[in-house]
Amino acid sequence: MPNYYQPEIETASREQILSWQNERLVKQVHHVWNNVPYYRQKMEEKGVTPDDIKSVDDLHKLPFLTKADLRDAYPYGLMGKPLSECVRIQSTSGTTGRRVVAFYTQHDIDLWEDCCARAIVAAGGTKDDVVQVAYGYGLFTGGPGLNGGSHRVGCLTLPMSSGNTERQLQFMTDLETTILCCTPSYAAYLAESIQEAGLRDRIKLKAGIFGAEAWSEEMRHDIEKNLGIKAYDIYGLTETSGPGVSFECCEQTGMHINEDHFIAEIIDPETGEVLPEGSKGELVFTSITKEAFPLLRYRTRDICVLTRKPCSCGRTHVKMSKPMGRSDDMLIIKGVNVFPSQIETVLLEQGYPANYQIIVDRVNHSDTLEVLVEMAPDKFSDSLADIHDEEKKLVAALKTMLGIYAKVRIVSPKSITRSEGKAVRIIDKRKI
Ligand code: DLL
Repeated sequence: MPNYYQPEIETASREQILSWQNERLVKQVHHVWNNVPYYRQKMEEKGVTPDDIKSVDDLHKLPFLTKADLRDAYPYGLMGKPLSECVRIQSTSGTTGRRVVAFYTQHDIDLWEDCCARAIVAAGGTKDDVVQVAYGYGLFTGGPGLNGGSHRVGCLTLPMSSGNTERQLQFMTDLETTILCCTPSYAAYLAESIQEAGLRDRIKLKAGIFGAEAWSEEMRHDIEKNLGIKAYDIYGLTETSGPGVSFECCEQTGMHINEDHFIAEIIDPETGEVLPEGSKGELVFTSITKEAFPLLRYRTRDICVLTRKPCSCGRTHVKMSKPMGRSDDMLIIKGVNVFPSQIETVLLEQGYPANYQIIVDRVNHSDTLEVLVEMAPDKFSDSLADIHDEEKKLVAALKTMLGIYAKVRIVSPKSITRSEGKAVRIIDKRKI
């Protein structure tokens, strides 16, 4: 039987959801027009006023917001409430430019924690569970978001933060953790460490809630097998509060978007045109309940597909596919679009672990692609000829997937640095 945290919302009819969205969108557009001069100016430039927005059908009339707008308006330019009413900020790591700083009123935090609680309950969580939160705490939204959600469900919450793997395993075994929350790459690392420490029989995990970075179905299967759990995906971004914008249910075929708080659209990333359901394109979110940082039509750069096919869990909210990569993560190599997730899929399908690195360079005016992957323990061989054969197989499989040649180097186990947060897998030397 599926569990729900807020059944009357999570299984509401399409008509009911649309009626909430229409009412909240109209209210939100007025709120932004009256309180966010930066966005009001964008609306004026497009010749739109709040009177033009009467329902979700009018959403397309509103201008987009992009990461560039967030940088322009940094730090206070997109706030919808005075500082005196805000109680928290969270922020991105800022590795690709200026930091994004998001603001929250207490009301915003309450709704965000509800979204994370829905994700925990959908993964089977109840107040009898012990939830180990091994996402980073602090400015990153992963730790605080899942921590708040876990409290709401009434679980015993272990605010571990990421890293200190030995201590993670000690608490996991001593306190009999049942639900683990962290990035999928850290989950894979923890699984490896559990195996090495011979603790597999002492862990009581039943589920994991993993997100914040792209991970393939193959990686899910590996983590599920190695930890003996069900691994659920969770999605979100700092700009929309953090994790919990969407989450997987027992069906594990996409993530339900919390449509009472966010309106999702898929657009063509080149033209900005709204695409019909089922099309692959860039995900755009409009927050309809956030007060302090009320972003309208925010372009996430994440590429995915939305579906309204009925779900066996009973939830009625639209589902998004796993992001197939970010439009700004996409590598263009020799003119060909390459998503790191395609490379990961090939490596795992061929029986290799998700410990890999992608190195892109430019030699004599031509792009080069090199993939480093760690030797899989069951393929271990001292014979160089065997290793070359394995590399050749990977080159052929990558060629079939990507359409271009990638040099492959199988390296020794443990030689690629493990990640405790979001993994850094791409080294694009063309940008250095
Ligand atoms: O990563 C929030 C989060 C924390 C989500 C914990 C899930 C769990 P940011 O650091 O702002 O926020 O990064 C947001 O990460 O636009 C996606 O590109 C990527 N991302 C987040 N979740 C997933 C996921 C957090 N489940 C950016 N699958 C987003 C693939 C994801 N990519």
